[in-house]
Amino acid sequence: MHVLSTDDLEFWQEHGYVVIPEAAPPENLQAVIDAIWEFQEMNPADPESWYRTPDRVNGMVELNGSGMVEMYNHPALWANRQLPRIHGAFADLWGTAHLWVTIDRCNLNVPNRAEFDFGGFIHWDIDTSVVPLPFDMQGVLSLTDTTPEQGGFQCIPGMPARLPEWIATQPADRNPHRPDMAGLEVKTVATRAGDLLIWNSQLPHGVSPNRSNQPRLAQYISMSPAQEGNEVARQWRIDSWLHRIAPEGNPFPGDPRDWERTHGTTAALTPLGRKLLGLDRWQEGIVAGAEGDMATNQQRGRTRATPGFAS
Ligand SMILES: O=C(O)CCC(=O)C(=O)O
Repeated sequence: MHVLSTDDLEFWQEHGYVVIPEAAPPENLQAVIDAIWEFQEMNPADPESWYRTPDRVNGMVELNGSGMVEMYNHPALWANRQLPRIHGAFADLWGTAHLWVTIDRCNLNVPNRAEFDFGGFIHWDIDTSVVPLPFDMQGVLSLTDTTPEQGGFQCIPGMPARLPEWIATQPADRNPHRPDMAGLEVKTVATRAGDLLIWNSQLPHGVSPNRSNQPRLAQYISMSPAQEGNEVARQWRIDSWLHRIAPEGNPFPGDPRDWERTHGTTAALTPLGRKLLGLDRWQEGIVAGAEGDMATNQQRGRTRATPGFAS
């Protein structure tokens, strides 16, 4: 299924991101919204319940205060991961339909107030000191309409197209995960409920501060070429789905209650979903080990060790 138009592809090349409208139907969005509030043990109608201190500190420090929700395998999340329109959009960008979907979390970025002042951040998940620059895609599905003040996605549009030239202007000891913002212009992207925003990982991006009176709710979804020869990763992914286990690593503090594993249900998968997980193969005859080990992504400059886990 082709989803992106020629204009979309041109926009992607120029700006480093693209927005796909109506990527998921309203009932799917509502199911994730309900799951988030239940998981967080918060009442959407009672803002006083929204400001509980998170149980754990995030190893990726800039994510602290940004409202990451440590829920990864709820059936409502899987329902969106296996939508043909979302798969089609990533297939158009990657140039192959043989993809794995990330097993990623949600975001509930609540409005700033006197005793809670999240400043937002701009970062790269990839290591931009690696040559050639690592290439990957990340994505976020808006669960509600999100105004520019509401704490949604922000970025420096157009950076991927000029990143090597920009890096050449920077000191050798620059932070390869955080750009020096001098002279760079940040854009906060307004989205509608159901919009899927996909970005090139070379785009400096992040969560903006929520200066509205409405929470920002979103689900992270990305896809990347299936590593069907990587048996360790495939089994890890299957176990994660089946037993509802959160990914491990620096940016994923996990849930000390272990709520999904102990109380959740394993999501039903469609034939497409089985392939996007790795349960069924896109291609027969893949040799196990042919695509390297778990370190592959790190060698390519990604901060996250488990292929296809999170965007
Ligand atoms: O929530 C967003 O819009 C951006 C999230 C982000 O910075 C990330 O996933 O690396």
